[in-house]
Amino acid sequence: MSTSDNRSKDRLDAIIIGAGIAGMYQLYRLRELGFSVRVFESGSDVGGTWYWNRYPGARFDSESYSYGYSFSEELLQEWEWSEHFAPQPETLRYLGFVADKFDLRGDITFDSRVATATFDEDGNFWEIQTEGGERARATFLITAVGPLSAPTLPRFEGLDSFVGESHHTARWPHEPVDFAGKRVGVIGTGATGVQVIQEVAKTAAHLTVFQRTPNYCAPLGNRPIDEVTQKEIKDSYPEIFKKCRESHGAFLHASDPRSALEVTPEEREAFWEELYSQPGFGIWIGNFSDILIDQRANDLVSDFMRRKIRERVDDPEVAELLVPRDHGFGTRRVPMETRYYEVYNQKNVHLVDVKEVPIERIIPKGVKTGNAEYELDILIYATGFDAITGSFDRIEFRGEGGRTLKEKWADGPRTYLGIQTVGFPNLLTLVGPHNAATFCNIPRCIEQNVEWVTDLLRYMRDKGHERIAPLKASEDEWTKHVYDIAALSLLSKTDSWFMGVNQNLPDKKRTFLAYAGGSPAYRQKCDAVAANGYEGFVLN
Ligand code: N01
Repeated sequence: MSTSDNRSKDRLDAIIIGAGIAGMYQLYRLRELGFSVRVFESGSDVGGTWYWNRYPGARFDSESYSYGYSFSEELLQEWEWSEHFAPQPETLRYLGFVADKFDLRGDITFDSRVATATFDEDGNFWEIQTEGGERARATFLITAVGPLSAPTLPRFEGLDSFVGESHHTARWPHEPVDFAGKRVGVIGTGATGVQVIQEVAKTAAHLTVFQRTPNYCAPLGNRPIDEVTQKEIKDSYPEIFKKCRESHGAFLHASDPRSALEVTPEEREAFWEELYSQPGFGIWIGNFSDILIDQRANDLVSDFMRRKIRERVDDPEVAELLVPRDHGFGTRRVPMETRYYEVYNQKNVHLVDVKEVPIERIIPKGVKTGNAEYELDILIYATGFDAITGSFDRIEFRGEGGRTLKEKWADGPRTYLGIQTVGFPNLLTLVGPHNAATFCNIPRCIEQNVEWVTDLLRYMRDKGHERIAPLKASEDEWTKHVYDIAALSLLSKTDSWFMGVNQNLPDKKRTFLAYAGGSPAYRQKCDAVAANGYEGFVLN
């Protein structure tokens, strides 16, 4: 069924860019509405981030059963997660299973990267062109491009001169990489680096870790799911998802309403020991309510985490290198680990501080810092992403008056609800900048985004509307709200990808890219906007 009777045959109702978790679900929902839809995906299969990030050690940091789609009871009962924090191959299998179950692949064009997307003001449609030259038109263009899908490499000289094997973690080969007997180097110690380091250290002859900024890592506490627990999980999905819906980041961990400063030092210590021993993000997200807003509370918890690092690393000099000093606990994404710190007690692992003596260049045989050369067989770049806006910048979006989105967002994104931006009618950005889904147990917020967009498109069809754009005043107000909320949080005082800071991208502006107000508040706002006839938008 089409949204318009006089639609030409070559015009779809919607084009979706990306067949990851968001794109797949959006396709499912729009098909249900009877819309004609096509998804363009650069990978050769579904899965998005789980398709690309197949590096050893990649796994969930969210409890598996809080991460899967919640929309189909049948799917929930059919699928069985094997571990509390599932590894990447299992997650990719899960997404393939979903694609098969709902027969999604037929509406997806794979190996097709969208290069340009241009809005036709007279015709009121978007036309996309892929790198392979394919074109398609649709009334609505929905991006599901992922917040962390544009990998970045360091700007070292000699990157191509290395004669060994080198891989960015987000472009990992499909064939297994064997580390046995090899000298391996890893650059980067964010959430990805930590996962890959603890895995490579198991088999490499020698591992050199090049660390610029140490992070506060916390134990993941992963374990297999036994049969009894499997049944309990399947019986309690409604409660699991309710808990997620009510928590700030849509995780199973809700923050403790108390202040870290109102309890005795003994109570504080006991609480933190308890959180540190529990699986998952509790220590970050289930902590006292003020650790990310009050510097004094944050100093205390940062001290606790520093002590933990010192306790776990045998060599005090190495321990000091691993202790973060330039930021507080939780103000950057907390990497989750399994015996990560103990890796540095192994004889085959060497930590190099490249803040003190930076990497100068890549040489044919390895890495050259200011005072040494490191010979390597395999070099792994766990060097992160052009976060959130990078996935948009790779596509040339041209809106009204031929203006590009990249130009519009050059000083930081401006959006209404993180879903639309003035000058780009009918462009809907799932998990876009300034959208709560960027700071969230992502599938939970993806479902909220997708369902909201689906309701919007149903409403527009029912009312005979074919064009939606936000009011400038709504965009100004939301953008200000995003920055005002961020200013209350210590996250905005620290350099990280949340703030758009990536030293490999010196031109990227430092602005808060996510939404720190929490997913319940965001959902409430979105629901109120919809209930008031999509106030703040112009529909015609
Ligand atoms: O990327 P990052 P990531 N010289 O940007 C270093 C999600 N994720 O891929 O901090 C030397 O955090 C850089 O150093 P510095 C999660 O949301 C999820 O690790 O800039 N070092 C840093 O150490 C996460 O936050 C999961 O000083 C250089 C590292 O590279 C997000 O992805 C698992 C360098 C980059 O860290 C991104 O994590 C993994 C240079 N030139 C990731 N350039 C799961 O939940 C960069 N670095 C499953």
